[in-house]
Amino acid sequence: MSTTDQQVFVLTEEELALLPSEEDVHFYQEHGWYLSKKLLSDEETALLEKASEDFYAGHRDRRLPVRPPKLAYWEPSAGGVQRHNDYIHYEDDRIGAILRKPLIGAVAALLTGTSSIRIFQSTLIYKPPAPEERSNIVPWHFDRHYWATCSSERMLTAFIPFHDCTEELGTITMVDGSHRWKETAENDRTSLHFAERDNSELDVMLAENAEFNGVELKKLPITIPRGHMNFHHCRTYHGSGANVGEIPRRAISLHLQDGENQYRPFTRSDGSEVSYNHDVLVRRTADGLPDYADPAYCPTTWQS
Ligand SMILES: O=C(O)CCC(=O)C(=O)O
Ligand SMILES: [Fe+2]
Repeated sequence: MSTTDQQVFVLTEEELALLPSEEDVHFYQEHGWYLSKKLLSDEETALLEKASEDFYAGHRDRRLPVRPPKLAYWEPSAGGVQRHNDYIHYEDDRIGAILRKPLIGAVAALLTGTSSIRIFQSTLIYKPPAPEERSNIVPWHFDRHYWATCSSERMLTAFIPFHDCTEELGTITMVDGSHRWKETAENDRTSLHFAERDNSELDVMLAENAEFNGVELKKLPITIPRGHMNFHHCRTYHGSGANVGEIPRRAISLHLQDGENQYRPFTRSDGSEVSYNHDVLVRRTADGLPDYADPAYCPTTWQS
């Protein structure tokens, strides 16, 4: 047990039994992903679904004071595309309380071998059941590419569906072991422009990358039972396919940082500065830099 800002980080006996084993941690280190035990009760996943519907209907507990430049923020006027809403842990208290559960942070800490975990970002995601909807396809990428201004190489993401999540619904797909790949071009030519590339180009790049590393390309759609979550390393390639099922695929992508992570300046090869959405929101450090430990946006959820 330990405390920060009067917060107590304790796990119950039942929760302790849900932590990854040494073997699980080894699996994560080897494969770059880990499917957890049942970390959320059926009541909690039901609450996530209810609170998300209320959110889509307009409920907010608070709003961001300014709109960051690259905010993903679905509004009803956008219609039947895939929905993404960043900073859901900030804007919705019921959802935020579940995402801040110490158990999730404790699992992340063990996987990544660190003593403390903070939320970095969270995105509420809704994939409508529309087989032809092109926005439902999540192109191959790894999350580190979006976090160039982070110093840490150990950040990770928990993908948290609210229901059994199957290949039919377009579940998250892992490129097994790809966190250990060397990049074909270790600069922003490949890394910073995923969003501007089309999927077939990314498929070719992924295959070339596997060949460059002398490994077989293994794409694993992860079937995630309700209440479980899939963790992936910030350098593990992933994406996801169409929702050909009958129901929407509802989930949250919870991005986590180890306690050591901090802002670092990052300049692209064309001389332009990279920024992250936090940089216009969070408080400053003593050095005048964005503070990725600002408890308002990046709360600590585990400390051992
Ligand atoms: O929605 C998906 O299938 C992928 C989400 C994602 O990219 C992530 O969790 O980092
Ligand atoms: Fe991602």
